[in-house]
Amino acid sequence: MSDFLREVIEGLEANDKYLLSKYFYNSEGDRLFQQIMQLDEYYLSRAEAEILKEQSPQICAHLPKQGFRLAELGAGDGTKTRYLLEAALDAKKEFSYHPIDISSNALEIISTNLNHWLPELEFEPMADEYFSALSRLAQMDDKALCVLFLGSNIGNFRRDNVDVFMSHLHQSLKPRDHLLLGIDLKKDPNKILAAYNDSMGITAAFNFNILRRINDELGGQFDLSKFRHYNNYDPHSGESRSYLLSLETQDIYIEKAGRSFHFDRHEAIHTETSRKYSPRDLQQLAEKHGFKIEQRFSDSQNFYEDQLWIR
Ligand code: AVI
Repeated sequence: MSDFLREVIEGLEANDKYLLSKYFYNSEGDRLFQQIMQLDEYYLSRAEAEILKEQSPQICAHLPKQGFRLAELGAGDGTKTRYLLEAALDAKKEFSYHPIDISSNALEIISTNLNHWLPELEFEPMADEYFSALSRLAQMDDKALCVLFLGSNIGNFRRDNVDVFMSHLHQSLKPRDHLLLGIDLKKDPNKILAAYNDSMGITAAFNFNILRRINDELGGQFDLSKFRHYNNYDPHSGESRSYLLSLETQDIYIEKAGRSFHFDRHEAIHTETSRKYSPRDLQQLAEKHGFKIEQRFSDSQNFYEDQLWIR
């Protein structure tokens, strides 16, 4: 049984139904996410691009002059990281860049871009799990490491997984190594609600993509018109949550599961959490996991921060 099938069955059998947001991302999901990043309502990407575009020289000033490695977890296409890499090259830093991603397809895209944009950059893509790649880097030599984890990706982790991730990261780094963490901040709830329910319906389409995948890959019989996208935001926990709501009572057959799943009218499938943090939440998270916040970099509207942490 594939992981996808097993996790879909587990999620749809649960009392509070859920599907894991990692399954949004096939080629259609990637395409929709690219569109989301261009939306007026989705301020996150613009805010982080502004920080990196305008403050990369200041970020780089905190990094060693020579002999360090910049390792990026889940690198994307490199558009935003490019600013940081350019600033490091301009500052004549001696470093190598290691985009890490499980998808070699993603790494091919970033490699093509980097060869084109920054032919002088020394880089080595690593098609691997994050922590396995970091431990390979640590075994190579004792060069200082700066890990980039941008895009507010940490917001999509389940709460317990944040702690597991942070303690793994702490173990993977040496004293004085850095982490540059991109995080969306708690803010006016209406701003957040709009970011996850845009007027063009792209976020809704992105959410529905998970049902489309179940239909295409697992022989599911979801009729998408019998569900609707719903999102909410809890300003205390900072959790923006997306759901698919069943518009009627229905039983849906999934061929590869060999069975049907029952949905009551208004029953919800939780599909994604995008957690927002306050500066105090981040201070507590850093302390809990043995990091110190060296510097905070925010955009002009204070929507978003890239925080430089030191181990
Ligand atoms: C990838 N991740 C940080 C996005 C977010 O904001 O949680 C995914 C996303 N979901 C809906 N819109 C964007």
